[in-house]
Amino acid sequence: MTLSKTHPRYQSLCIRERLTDGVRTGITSQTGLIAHGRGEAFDYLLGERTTDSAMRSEEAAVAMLLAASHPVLSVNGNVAALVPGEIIELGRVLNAAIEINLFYRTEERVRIIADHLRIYGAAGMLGEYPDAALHPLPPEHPRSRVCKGGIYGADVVLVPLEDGDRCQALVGMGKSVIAIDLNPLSRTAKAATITIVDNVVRAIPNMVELAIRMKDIDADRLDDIISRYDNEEMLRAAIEEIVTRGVGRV
Ligand code: PTJ
Repeated sequence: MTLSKTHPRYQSLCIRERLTDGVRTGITSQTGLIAHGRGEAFDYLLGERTTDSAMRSEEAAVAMLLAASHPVLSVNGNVAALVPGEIIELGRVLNAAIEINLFYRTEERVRIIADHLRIYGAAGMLGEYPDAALHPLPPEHPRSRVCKGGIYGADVVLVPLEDGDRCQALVGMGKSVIAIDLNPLSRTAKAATITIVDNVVRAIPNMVELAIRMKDIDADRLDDIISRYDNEEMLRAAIEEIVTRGVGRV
């Protein structure tokens, strides 16, 4: 279908089309569409823009990833369909590893996603051959499978669109977890160390720009940005945005 650029929901429809293409090619799970629908509803309520509080979370997240000794960016089927080039660019600027980590893991989906990311320039990506488990989760469950040299050994993990159990498992293992989740009320949003209440299609490009600007900042200044960050305050600010935003939009 050809989408008209004049359609008021043009951007939103383009995003949907990228995800339905992702389902067709085996990158995104069918449940990924449902997860997106939930995110889209919150995005609508937030005004489909990066709020000031989201930008503050993005800045703190970049500071935390730059200050990390072993940062890892986790990629699932929605992220691979929506921001493949941008997540790889973020990994490059931050010098962070990229690991494919799926909720609905099948070996075939992992391979399709890995091939897709390689087309966008990914090299040395992890996740195809997991050799460790997130021990707070049942070890036999596919979503607990991670790489020793990646998420398992990471001190800071970026998890865009993560489920609550795995987010809590990562926090329980002593990691700092940065979530990107449009739902400020989700278990993930509450459990994460830093929650970015923004759409991944805006958050990741914003973080690339911030990382380029901040990468030469000294360690004390990064620590200062991180220590002043208060996740509960940012979640409250997001809820406030939803509640108080004007009703005058079309
Ligand atoms: O590709 P897989 O197999 O790893 O599966 C990925 C999904 C997303 C299906 C899986 O992790 C899942 O079921 O996630 P949940 O538990 O539904 O959580 C997804 C969260 O992401 C929800 O709180 C949504 O509001 C939020 N969300 C959805 N789309 C976006 C989003 N947040 C930011 N940007 C989006 N585009």
